Amino acid sequence: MTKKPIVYHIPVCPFSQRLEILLALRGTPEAVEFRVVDITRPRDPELLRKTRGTTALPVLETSDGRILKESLVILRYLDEALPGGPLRRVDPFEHAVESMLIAREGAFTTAGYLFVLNQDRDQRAGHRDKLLGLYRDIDGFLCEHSPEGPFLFEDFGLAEAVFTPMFKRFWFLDYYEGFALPEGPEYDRVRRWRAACMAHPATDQVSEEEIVKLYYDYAMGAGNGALVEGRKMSSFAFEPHWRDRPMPPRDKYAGSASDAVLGLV
Ligand SMILES: N[C@@H](CCC(=O)N[C@@H](CS)C(=O)NCC(=O)O)C(=O)O
Repeated sequence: MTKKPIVYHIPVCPFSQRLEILLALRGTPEAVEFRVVDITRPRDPELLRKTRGTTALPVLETSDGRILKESLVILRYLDEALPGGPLRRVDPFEHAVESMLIAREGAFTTAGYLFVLNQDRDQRAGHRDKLLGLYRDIDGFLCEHSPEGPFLFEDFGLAEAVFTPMFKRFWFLDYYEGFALPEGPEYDRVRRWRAACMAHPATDQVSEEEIVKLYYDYAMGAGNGALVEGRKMSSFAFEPHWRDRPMPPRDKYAGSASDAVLGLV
């Protein structure tokens, strides 16, 4: 048997969830070996050598030792390389349409992450407006290309695999920012798309409770496993398990909770 490709990843990372969703849809969760990297510890020098010093994950190592980076690149590669029908649209025009939607993911992801990381109350409205503008843009896109829906095409596809992990991460905005899509026709189509994406059984790798607990440090302005001032433990620590920790305080602007309050010690 040939060696499997290896994906180095950080558990709960939305970018690697894209790959997990693809494997779940294909019914081949074993086709790739996932190797967990602990974001709260210094990176293994051997892995750093393979990635030529970059630390962002996921990274895929092919069975013959070649390296691929960037979740969208890895997603498209696995979609073509693994046995079974592709997730991408086969028709060139339809594939172009899904690619136009996927091209919006970077701005969308950035807006949501900058919003949760923001520590200045006065900037909240600006972050909210920015994100809502992007939701309206996606709404318009879906109304043009798939007015009935709920998905862009008949089934959950490549664009859904790209966006769903972000919809689920943005639970941190609901919890720490009280964010909700406003009522109204400008958001109705994207609301239906988001709900259908999040309800799909191939996307249940993470839960709302898990996201809210693990991303507490992002709400305190510290991303990627960085330590919040005055704390000794990252909210991304593997131990104690997130299930054994209490829900963090919601008011992110009221100051940082201690390791003890977060159930980390
Ligand atoms: N554009 C990259 C982003 C990957 C990324 O930011 N991954 C985060 C984890 S969610 C990470 O590796 N952070 C640690 C680091 O950059 O050192 C992709 O799509 O793969």
